[in-house]
Amino acid sequence: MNTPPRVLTIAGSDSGGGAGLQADLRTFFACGVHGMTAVTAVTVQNSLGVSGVSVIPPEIVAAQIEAVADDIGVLAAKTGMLATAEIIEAVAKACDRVHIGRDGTVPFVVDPVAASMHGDQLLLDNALDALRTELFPRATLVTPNLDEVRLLTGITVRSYADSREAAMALHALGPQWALVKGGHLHDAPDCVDVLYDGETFLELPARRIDTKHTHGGGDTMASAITSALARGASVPDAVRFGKEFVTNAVAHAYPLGSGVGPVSAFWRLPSEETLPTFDQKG
Ligand code: PXL
Repeated sequence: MNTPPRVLTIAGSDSGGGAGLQADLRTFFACGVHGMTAVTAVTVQNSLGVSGVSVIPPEIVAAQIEAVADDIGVLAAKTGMLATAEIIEAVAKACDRVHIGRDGTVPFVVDPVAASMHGDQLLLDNALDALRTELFPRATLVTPNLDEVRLLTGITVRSYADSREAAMALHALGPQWALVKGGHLHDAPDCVDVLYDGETFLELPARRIDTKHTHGGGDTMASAITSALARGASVPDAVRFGKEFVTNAVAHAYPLGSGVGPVSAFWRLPSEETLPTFDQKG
């Protein structure tokens, strides 16, 4: 068998398996790419929220990036939970060394994860600045949700006109492309994302799906986009693919535990009826 495209996620672990690097790996698999991980933090988490975090030393995060890039090679990379300013600085330096990011040859998707959907903080306050100054200028694409847009730019998006203004403010921080996701505009009848490259606005509409189980949705979309970039897609085509992927994943979201369940990459796999069943023995 041929080696599939290889992609890297720089992200935190969700013990509940819904979001974080677990969602990334599941999406990579469903998109036909080989997923690799540089783990930044281990969260103690279930469907009710995060109850503990252990942060990985920055030099170990950097070493994971360099180890896989030097040997296996990386065709596209993404970030998720980065936890601290020190990790962000180490990631920026490691990415420069292995040519991940804007001036290198490897597309780099920066998903500026700041908090979980339960409001649990996944990035220290002083790390927002590091995200803006260290990672945004290196990014091929940034993919904030509206809460992250507010934290990063101070703009509260209430309409699609605001989304365009936010996309311009994000683009001014240095990424090649900025995607402002509309999913958190809960009163809107549909989910329109706005993609901007400094010249042209692209509006990407999708249907809004009525479910509370949206854990890991942002991670899943950024991972699907990263997979498409690794396969050679342009940024607009990769974002269209990611949007279609996450819309289906939300449509197939499932309950888990007593809280919020995850979006599901299973929709891309053969249906359950085609899986083997086993008789119980003993
Ligand atoms: O969905 C954002 C996210 C990313 N990474 C980790 C998370 C979450 C949300 O809970 O736990 C580890």
